[in-house]
Amino acid sequence: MEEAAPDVTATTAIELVQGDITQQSVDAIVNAANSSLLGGGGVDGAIHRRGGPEILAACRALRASRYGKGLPTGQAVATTAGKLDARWVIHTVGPVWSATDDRSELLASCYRESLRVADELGARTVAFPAISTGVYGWPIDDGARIAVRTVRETADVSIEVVRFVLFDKTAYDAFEAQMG
Ligand code: AR6
Repeated sequence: MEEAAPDVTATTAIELVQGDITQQSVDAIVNAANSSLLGGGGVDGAIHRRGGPEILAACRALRASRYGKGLPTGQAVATTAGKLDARWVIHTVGPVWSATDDRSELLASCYRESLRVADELGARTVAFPAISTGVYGWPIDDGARIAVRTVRETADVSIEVVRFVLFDKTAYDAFEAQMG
């Protein structure tokens, strides 16, 4: 029997909401983590707080196995979502903003790799925060540009909805401006 060809013509719908990503009901919630995978502030802190200790336990197991040295910047890995209303949390590590070194490709990689991991798991709805635009200092307009462009360019996945969940109005407006 022939295998069905992947439907590369399917498009992913992009939604914008202003709010808290930990309140979303989706298949996968993306976490703007750090390499340690052991938690932090911002979205990361909120996800671990609300998702409960199961997520940290899964992260520790990853550190004890595949990611002994931590998760490299631009890569993504999934764990349970604990008590969150999602099946998975996908942890990705954004680059720290630099005025002298163009790390845009690493930021794009976070979105691309997170979508690839989500797709492999069978997720159809994925919520993203504005990766790197908080503690890591990425200017919101540029962060929004890279986020929207990369999701639009990642066509070879069966994700139906990507929802950008923006914490404040400034971030929401920056993403809206990119939606054209
Ligand atoms: N829901 C949605 N967006 C949020 C939430 C929330 N609950 N909380 C903050 N944001 P950040 P980064 C926004 O700092 O820049 C952590 O300590 C926030 O306004 O969470 O990638 C990690 O452990 C900003 O627009 O992530 C790392 O050490 C965006 O989410 C480091 O911070 C990202 O801000 C990662 O820094």
